[in-house]
Amino acid sequence: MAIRPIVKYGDPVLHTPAAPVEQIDDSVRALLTDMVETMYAAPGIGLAAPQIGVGLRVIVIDLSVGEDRDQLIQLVNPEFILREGDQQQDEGCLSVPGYGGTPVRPARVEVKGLDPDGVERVYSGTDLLARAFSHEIDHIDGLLFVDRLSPLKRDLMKRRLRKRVREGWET
Ligand code: GNR
Ligand code: NI
Repeated sequence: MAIRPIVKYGDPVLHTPAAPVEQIDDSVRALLTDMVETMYAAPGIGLAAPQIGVGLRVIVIDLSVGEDRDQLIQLVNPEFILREGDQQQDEGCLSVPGYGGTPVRPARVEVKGLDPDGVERVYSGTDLLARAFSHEIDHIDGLLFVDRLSPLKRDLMKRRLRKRVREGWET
């Protein structure tokens, strides 16, 4: 169990599609455990493996941030089976600290994937849960909320972020 450092915008691992997990073994379960711990410590409502520098298709979500263990979702190789409608709400990302935006997200999603025992699970979500699934699955596809903004806002934010990367994220 370890809290791992969160990788920031500009690191190639965040901008590259992650690889599927071939087999769910103890190393994948250890990765999930570290991701949950890192998400709670941040604190955040979701985390994807590339955010701790691991290029694998693994996500965790907990809208209660550890208050209610029943809300913890841990998924390996998650895939949308449904995306319906649109919503636009304020959103941030632990890998883009200090910035926010209102990306277009699906209003309702159904997602399937494998749980830590390798058993297939299906989740459906609306509102914040739909946004969280969409945000985390974007991470494993190498995309950030910035990529879902209107072209004008996206280009402005990317210019600011490139400058931030040049100067270094350290405060
Ligand atoms: O903590 C987080 N909050 C959040 C709010 C709205 C939509 C998505 C998110 S995910 C974010 C944590 C994070 O960066 N996960 O990748
Ligand atoms: Ni994020």
